[in-house]
Amino acid sequence: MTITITAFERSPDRGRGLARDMRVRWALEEVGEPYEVRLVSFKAMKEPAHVALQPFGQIPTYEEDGLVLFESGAILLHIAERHQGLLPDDARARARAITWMFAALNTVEPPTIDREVARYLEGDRPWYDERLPLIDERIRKRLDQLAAHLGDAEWLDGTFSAGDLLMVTVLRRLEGSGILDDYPTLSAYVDRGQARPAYKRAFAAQMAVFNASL
Ligand SMILES: N[C@@H](CCC(=O)N[C@@H](CS)C(=O)NCC(=O)O)C(=O)O
Repeated sequence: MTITITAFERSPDRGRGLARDMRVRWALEEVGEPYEVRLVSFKAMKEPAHVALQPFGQIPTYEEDGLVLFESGAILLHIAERHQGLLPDDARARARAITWMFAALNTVEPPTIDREVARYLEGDRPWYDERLPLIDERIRKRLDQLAAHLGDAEWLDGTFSAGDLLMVTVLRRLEGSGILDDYPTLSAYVDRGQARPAYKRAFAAQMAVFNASL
């Protein structure tokens, strides 16, 4: 079985591993599944060949024996359901881990993405200085709630799962904002994710792509 994913030919984050191919790479590393990467330029992402795989002209995509998937969350669920290591065996614990996958993508990720999008699309608009604190307030509310749930636990619900993998990648997008510094338990949680050997392999792989593009 050959797995092929797509990633930026030259990631705008300059190899910081914030693009969403990173979560797919990490998941594949966690389950020990080899994969190939097809790099796409911003131009190619909007052309018919790529849009046939990803209707919104984005990365990542996932191809496996004629199956084509897009949406990083759906790709992760596909990988996690077919391999050991990213979802617990117990049915209820599994359902809870999947719930955390959705929580990462539907509840925590949206305000963090709003912050980035506001900066690059509205950063020079007169309302931006007033808008940013409002977005940050929404982010902090979610982080307060997430930190309250996590407490001193290592992971969100028992053992490490795809829910943690997604949550760590989502929280990482706050790097540089200074917000995470106010949440030591969440910062430590992100550090634990980044300390995993599979994370390190995935990070190095995407960094190598960026370095090769220079
Ligand atoms: N919800 C999608 C979002 C995909 C997405 O936003 N991808 C970004 C890279 S992280 C992208 O391709 N941006 C370029 C663009 O939208 O033109 C997912 O989780 O896969």
